[in-house]
Amino acid sequence: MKIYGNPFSTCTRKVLATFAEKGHTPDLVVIDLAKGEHKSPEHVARQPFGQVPALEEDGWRLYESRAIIRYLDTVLSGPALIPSDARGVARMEQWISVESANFTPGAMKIIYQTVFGRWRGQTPDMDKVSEGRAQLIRALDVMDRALAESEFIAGDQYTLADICFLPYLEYLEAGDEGDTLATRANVSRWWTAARARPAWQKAIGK
Ligand SMILES: N[C@@H](CCC(=O)N[C@@H](CS)C(=O)NCC(=O)O)C(=O)O
Repeated sequence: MKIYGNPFSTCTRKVLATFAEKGHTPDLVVIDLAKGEHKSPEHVARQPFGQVPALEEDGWRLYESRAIIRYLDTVLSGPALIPSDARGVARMEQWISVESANFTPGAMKIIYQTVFGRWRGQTPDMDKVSEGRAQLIRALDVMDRALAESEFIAGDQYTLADICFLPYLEYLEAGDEGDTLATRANVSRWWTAARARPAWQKAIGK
């Protein structure tokens, strides 16, 4: 099984963290986004939107990071990252949807300005940062209330839902948004524990 991705990409990091939690090392083929390798015909054949990550196994291809991590949890040995009961699965799916629909759009508005833009030597557009923060805070407040009731985002088990949030939290922290996280006590407790997990540290190359 090969993963075509980039170690700095948020969506690739979800996949790398899943491999690490399961105790496996991925066969990562690095796609250089700066060189536009993700738009090459070879890569577009794997991922028709010209994005990373993409999985290839015995000629079978799969794209979309959240679909890939569900597949990995099913086929790889190691600790289960999907609950075994119907309500647990539904709760995990609820939070993965919140991550993609409510949390990530605001988070990425901030990250594009304060992290990726800075890497390119650009000055952050603070209006866009404020717009992103307003969206992000709505999601974080909902998460904070849920995390007052449980250790992990979807309950008492560490699941794919937790993993889905981590790449964005990592870049928010790096992009000076640490206070937005730290002032939400339950989010802060959860994020502090999650980022210290050896699997996450491995996923980010530490
Ligand atoms: N929904 C896709 C999103 C993939 C995505 O946005 N990947 C980014 C890197 S994290 C990318 O390839 N960006 C380059 C581009 O869109 O041209 C997934 O979850 O896999």
